[in-house]
Amino acid sequence: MLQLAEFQDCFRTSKRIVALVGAGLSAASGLPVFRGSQGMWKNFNMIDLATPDAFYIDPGLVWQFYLWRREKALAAKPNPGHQALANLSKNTAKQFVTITQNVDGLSARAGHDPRKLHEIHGSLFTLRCTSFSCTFVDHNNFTQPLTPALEAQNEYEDSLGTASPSISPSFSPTKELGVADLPKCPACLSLMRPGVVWFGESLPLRELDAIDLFMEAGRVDLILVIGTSGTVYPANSYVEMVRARGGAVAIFNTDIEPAVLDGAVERTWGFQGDAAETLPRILNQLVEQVEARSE
Ligand code: BJW
Ligand code: ZN
Repeated sequence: MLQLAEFQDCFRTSKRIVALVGAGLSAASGLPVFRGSQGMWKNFNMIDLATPDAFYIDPGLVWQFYLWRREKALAAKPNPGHQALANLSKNTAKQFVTITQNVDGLSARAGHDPRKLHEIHGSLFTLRCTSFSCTFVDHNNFTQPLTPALEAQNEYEDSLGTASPSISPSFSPTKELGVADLPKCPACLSLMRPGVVWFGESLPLRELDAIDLFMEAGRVDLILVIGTSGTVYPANSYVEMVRARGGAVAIFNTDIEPAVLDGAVERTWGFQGDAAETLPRILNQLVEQVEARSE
């Protein structure tokens, strides 16, 4: 209770707030997280597929993985956690931005103010040309399937009933698809790739610049760290940046270090549980209160 009361005080007095979001926020919408036993597709580790090397070696395999992710994201609905952040983004009493590592588009679909939403790892619904000399980018492409060959994969998935978690993913062999079966650039006919950021790749400069502007415009009083393992740079660096300048940290995660839960980490609070439940329970009323006060 003490943690909650301290957090509420901090939230009420905070002028500038950042939310750093990871896969755990979309877990209650039915989307898998990356790390741990849930982060599997067929018998592949999701992290191993989300790399430039995997795409270079077998673009057909990686495209099938992303087709599956697109389908899951399209079928999913934003949950009350996404909605709580969307509400906060519309609150005029706070300066606020969300930095999301998620590529599922659920924050945008929850109605988050797009000017305050930074998708730093790209989007499942963006396609980019792989040619170095071509700049073609296709935004908001929700077409499913993207090619006839990828459609055949869908039918196969459906007949296996992938909705059922009881079917072992390793029983479902992946089709071998060649470059000819995969999406092509309409401008230069080169292979297209998912518009997401893989390890070793740079993040979208426009988003990084906008975040830097927010970070430099004044002290960030509070960072909400929601459903992320905090293992990936540069996303994880924002937490230390805020803390180093005297800002407070509130963690919303199913798995939180005991020292944080015990209140032993300075100006750091932990709210353990599903972020789709804890975030709205803790934030919604506070956001309404600060809104009412500023009117
Ligand atoms: C719940 C919950 C519920 C569950 N409620 N909580 C050495 C060599 C090469 C590179 C590096 C290196 N050392 C450092 C680097 C840089 C590298 C990096 O950070 N590597 C580390 C892993 C070591 N970073 C990069 O390469 C980045 N680029 C870059 O830095 O460029 C400059 C540079 C280049 C070269 C060298 C050095 C610098 C790019 C990073 C791109 C990350 N891409 C991915 C895939 C995106 C596309 C896709 O979605 O397929 O992004 S990887 C994956 O991890 C994805 C995620 O956005 C990201 C973060 O994962 P997230 O969201 O935290 O998920 P999980 O699964 O880890 O955690 C879930 C959490 O939720 C857990 O804590 C659960 O407890 C919790 N949870 N259910 C609340 N219901
Ligand atoms: Zn092209």
